[in-house]
Amino acid sequence: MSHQPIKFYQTGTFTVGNRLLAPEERSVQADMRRSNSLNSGHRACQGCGEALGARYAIDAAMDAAGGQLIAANATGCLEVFSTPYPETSWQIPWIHSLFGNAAAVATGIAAALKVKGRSDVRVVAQGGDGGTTDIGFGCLSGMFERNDDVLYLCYDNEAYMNTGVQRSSATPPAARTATTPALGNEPGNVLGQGKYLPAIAMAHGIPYVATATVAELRDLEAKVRRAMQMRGARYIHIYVPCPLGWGHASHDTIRVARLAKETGLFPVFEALYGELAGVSKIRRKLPVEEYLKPQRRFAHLFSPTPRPEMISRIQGIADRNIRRYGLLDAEGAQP
Ligand SMILES: Cc1ncc(C[n+]2csc(CCOP(=O)(O)OP(=O)(O)O)c2C)c(N)n1
Ligand code: SF4
Repeated sequence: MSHQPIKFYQTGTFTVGNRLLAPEERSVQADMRRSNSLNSGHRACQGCGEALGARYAIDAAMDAAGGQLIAANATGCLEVFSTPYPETSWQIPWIHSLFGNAAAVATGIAAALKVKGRSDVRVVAQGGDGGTTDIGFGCLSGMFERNDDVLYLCYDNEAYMNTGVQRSSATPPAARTATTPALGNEPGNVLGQGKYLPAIAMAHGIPYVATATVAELRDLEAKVRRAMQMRGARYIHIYVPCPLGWGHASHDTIRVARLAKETGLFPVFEALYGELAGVSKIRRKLPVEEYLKPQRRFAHLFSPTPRPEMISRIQGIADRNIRRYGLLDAEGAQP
């Protein structure tokens, strides 16, 4: 496939304001020389947060690597919508791994490059939350503890979307999925702790761990850039709403992502060698209902029987995140 350079209309709305910024602050997306790693023509749903997050993350990584980047990609929506063989929207060296071994494949690529003395070529691995927190967790933990020179990008849409919206260990409490129906006294996903991979990654003491969201795309680019300046195992957990699986309007992807952050349900931070190093503060704290209401996966919390007790337990999770990560300023922006 021949490489298609970026077209002006693909630089998006950042382009104009971008010119007013210092060169080092400009968005990679608004640059006519960006690599256009995930080109148009793929089959993601309208408003897909994963497609958006991946385009920003991989273009930023490509930019930071001077165009010398190889990606290993787990099975999942990102692979299926981008690469219906024999076609592909990727314009980078891109390897489809199995569902559960993207981290191991990336480790192998990094090892081979080391043997060949090619320190100029960088490696990323990427996958959905199912491929990362569930089936690929063992490979990923191994990659962390060996401190392999790979940046792992997890696109968290909080379920197995590619195969029809089944629960993963990143699915939030009370969410309805194909395997957690809205039935019984506590409808939807079990109200437990779930598996919060950013904290588990931090516990490995690796050089860099960050969370990011498509609601703050400049922050996502900056974090990818920072991660690419480092060597060893690095992990970025990116929050990517899925209109199909979450049941929100496709034009609400960014709004839902912003509400996740502003309620405290998705803390945005970075950590160096296992220590918290920076937090993106909540600008105006909002109650969790504001986040839950636009999504049909939580509709059973409001009707036909309102479930205030379940909502207040979800509020408790948000409040714990706010305390744990210091998401409010001392003056505490109030709801
Ligand atoms: C060993 C194995 N089990 C199951 C599957 C089927 N499968 C492919 S993708 C997928 C779910 C992917 O979910 P996730 O990683 O969260 O990515 P998303 O599609 O949500 O982006 C499943 C179950 C598979 N390919 N291999
Ligand atoms: S199902 Fe969700 S993650 Fe998959 S392409 Fe559609 S919006 Fe994106």
